[in-house]
Amino acid sequence: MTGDHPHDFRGNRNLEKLSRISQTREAREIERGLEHGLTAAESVEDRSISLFSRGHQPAFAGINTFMKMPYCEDIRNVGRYDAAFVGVPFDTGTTFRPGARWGPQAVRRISALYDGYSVDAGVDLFEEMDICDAGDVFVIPGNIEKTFDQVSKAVSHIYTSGAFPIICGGDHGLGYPNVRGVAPHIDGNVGIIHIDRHLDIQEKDMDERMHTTPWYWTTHERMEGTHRGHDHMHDVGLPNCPPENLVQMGIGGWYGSRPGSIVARRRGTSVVTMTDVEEMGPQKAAEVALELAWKGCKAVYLSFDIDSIDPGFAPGTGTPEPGGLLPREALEIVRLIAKEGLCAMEVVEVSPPYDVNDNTAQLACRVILDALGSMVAAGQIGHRSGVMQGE
Ligand SMILES: [Mn+2]
Repeated sequence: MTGDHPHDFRGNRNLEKLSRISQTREAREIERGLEHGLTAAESVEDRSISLFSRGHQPAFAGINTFMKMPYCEDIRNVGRYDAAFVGVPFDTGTTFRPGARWGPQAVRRISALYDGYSVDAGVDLFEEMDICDAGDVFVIPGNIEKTFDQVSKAVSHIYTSGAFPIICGGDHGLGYPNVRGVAPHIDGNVGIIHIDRHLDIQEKDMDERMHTTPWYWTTHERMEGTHRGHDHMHDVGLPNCPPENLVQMGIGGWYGSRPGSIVARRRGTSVVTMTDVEEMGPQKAAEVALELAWKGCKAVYLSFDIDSIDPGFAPGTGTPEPGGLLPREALEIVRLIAKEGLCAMEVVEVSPPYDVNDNTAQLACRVILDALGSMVAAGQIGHRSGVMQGE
């Protein structure tokens, strides 16, 4: 809303709102920095600056955890945090350009730019929630199946400990083990909102469960039996992930997956193409996705493939497809979806060797921050105070 008076602007209203958030974390960080990093040289007038950089500043200095949040080295303590960033540096499932194993490190690197304070969102992530970096899952580079088992067990540990899993890939094959780490702990059905240019729902690709297959294995088919003869593939779909609650949004281009299309049609997933999104607009698209994903479900999982954003903005990815979402559209859709609450989220397919200026990694980071900010503002996560809530 805009008007004659400056206080009609969202920005001015949020400045007011942000001023009411305590800055105790920042004060504590300075104190800690001085304790661990020693006091600065005499000529430095600002005595909050330490000798060795131990906090957020300078943004380009120091050891890069996600947003320079605490590294939860002893993963048994992950439940002390509201959310945990976890990297899965695995790209053995890529079928075209590899490199997504470097995704988590690139997202961490660019995340150093952010202090979690947003005037537009009216949120101070640093003060209003506890985030940690859980480090990376120990993937087995040459083995998709063993890696899937490692990933499900790791994600399950984070989720059952009470922290919101923010899973950073890695290729999209991870969609399946990621959901498998969460869904069995949810007492009811799980809807999935899958934002991507590709369907990723064929049974196998080149005889393995590659990044073109996660939703085949995640969702199930009532008509099919429980045994499909894949001896080493011991799962046949998660029982509480119905295909009717899988919304595949942003689909398009000319890498269309013939076998995946047959599965999507047979199972009845919702396939919302890029043209659909364009015609509806981001707001309506998010509304439709939420309605379908939440129908009869207890929780919703967000799977964001960075290739859903146009490669002009996000070139660093394995299977780029022109004509995708604009960053502003993608972030708006993510915020609207996250607002209703998520059980976990993943951002996949960031492939830094093909990136320019860390643009793609930065967009992946923004998808995470915008989702978290939206959840904090809606009281879905973190500890927004009573004064702030419901405004
Ligand atoms: Mn894709």
